[in-house]
Amino acid sequence: MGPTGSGKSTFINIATEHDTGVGHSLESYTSEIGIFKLFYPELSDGDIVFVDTPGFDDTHKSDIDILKMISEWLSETYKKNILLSGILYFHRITDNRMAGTPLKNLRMFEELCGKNAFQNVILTTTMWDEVNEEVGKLREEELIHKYWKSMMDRKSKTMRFENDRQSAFNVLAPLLESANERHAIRLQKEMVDMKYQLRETSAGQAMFSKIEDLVKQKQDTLRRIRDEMKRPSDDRETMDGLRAKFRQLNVELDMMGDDMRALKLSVSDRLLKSVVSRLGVRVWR
Ligand SMILES: Nc1nc2c(ncn2[C@@H]2O[C@H](COP(=O)(O)OP(=O)(O)OP(=O)(O)O)[C@@H](O)[C@H]2O)c(=O)[nH]1
Ligand SMILES: [Mg+2]
Repeated sequence: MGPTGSGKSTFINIATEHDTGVGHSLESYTSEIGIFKLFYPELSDGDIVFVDTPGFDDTHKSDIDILKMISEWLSETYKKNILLSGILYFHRITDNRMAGTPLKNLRMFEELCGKNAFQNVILTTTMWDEVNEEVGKLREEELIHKYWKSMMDRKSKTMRFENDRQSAFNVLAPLLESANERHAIRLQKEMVDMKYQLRETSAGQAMFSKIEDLVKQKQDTLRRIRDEMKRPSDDRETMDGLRAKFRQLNVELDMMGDDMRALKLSVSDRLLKSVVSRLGVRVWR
């Protein structure tokens, strides 16, 4: 999992030598969950099964649609008693900021896994050939000691993917060593065992607060553009540009409004469900 363009499909492509669909344009590429098998006789099962996911921050789909797709897959497989040996979370070491969306997506990912599954997460950095080694190393340290700290304190590992097959297997090594230690992740327990709707899950709630923040930011920008447009100007190009930006922001806000409505849930419903599930009683309402 990870943001769009972080190299998820590239990793699987190099590890399995299957054509996974790597996107080279500026648009998000993977649009569905993809399963790729690699025969690996050293494992008792004989296969490593890779699951490629569409990335967050997609050009065409909202993060909630992506989360919905991933959560449906996770629930269906969990119902069939299929558990994951591990999750690779991808991060471009070329990113020079951990702000806004990448940070919120990381927090959402943490909620999706739950603390008990952190030990099965490999925080995988990519694009090392695109960055000065020293700069990359400093960023890696900052990630380890700050942004990834809570995950690493609970035994997540970090590995560099250096764009070749050997390196892909180095990244996978900790998971292959304990391939049979599979854990359900929080989202699976919440959706299947506790029968939560996606919007009631910890990941769904984290997504909701992220969208809420984004809406506030966009409303702010919209207000500023509106003020700018009120000022008389002879520059037609600037005015046209502002109008176009205004329309675009309105469309984006509408879409986010839909996402928020899809996720909205009162806290009392969530509390009730968790009490019901803990006490093992059923309540009809
Ligand atoms: N230089 C360099 N390019 C890379 C590396 N990993 C991936 N890329 C390139 O980055 C681009 C995006 O890679 P993908 O593997 O499609 O990324 P993705 O995470 O699957 O993206 P989505 O499918 O949109 O979620 C492609 O052009 C890759 O060739 C890397 O380690 N180094
Ligand atoms: Mg992809």
